[in-house]
Amino acid sequence: MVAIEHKLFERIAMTSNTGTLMALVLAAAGLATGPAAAHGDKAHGQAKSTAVKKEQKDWGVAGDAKAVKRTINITMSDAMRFTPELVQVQLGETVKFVVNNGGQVMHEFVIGTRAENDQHAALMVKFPNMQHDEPYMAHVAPGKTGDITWTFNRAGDFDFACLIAGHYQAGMVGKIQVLAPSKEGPHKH
Ligand SMILES: [Cu+2]
Repeated sequence: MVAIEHKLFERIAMTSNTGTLMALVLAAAGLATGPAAAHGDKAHGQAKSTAVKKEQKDWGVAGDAKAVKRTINITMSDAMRFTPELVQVQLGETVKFVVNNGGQVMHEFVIGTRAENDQHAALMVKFPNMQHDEPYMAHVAPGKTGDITWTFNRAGDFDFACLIAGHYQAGMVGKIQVLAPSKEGPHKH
């Protein structure tokens, strides 16, 4: 979780170019300042030039286009809902999400754990103009379509959500169930 917050802070810092806001954000999230900021600047600054970061998350990792075997279409609406609201994938599956914004305002599709999205959404409320972009999120303008390719290599229940201030709070959340193959027990034939 700390790693994620790092990135958010880093992006805020980059867009603001002031140490003041950075300190404010760190304080708001209750993190220690010095070591976190120093580490973040160095580690992520170098990774910047690469096109897609393949950083393992609790909810999977950025996927390769050539590994895609399934495309899932998702529609987002100004009623603050996703259609469909439930997606089931198999453990290890690489999925391309094609996300259409059928509304009149900006929406986004962000995959994560419930805890991660809760935290991120709280930051978005504090800093509504915060810039953020990661391989597990797509920001989609009205009438447009975005896409994400993601490999679900961790089993469990995850969320996808629009973290734009007010949208998440209005219930703009869906579920992703990553199903592990059932274990073969002592009764197998
Ligand atoms: Cu939204």
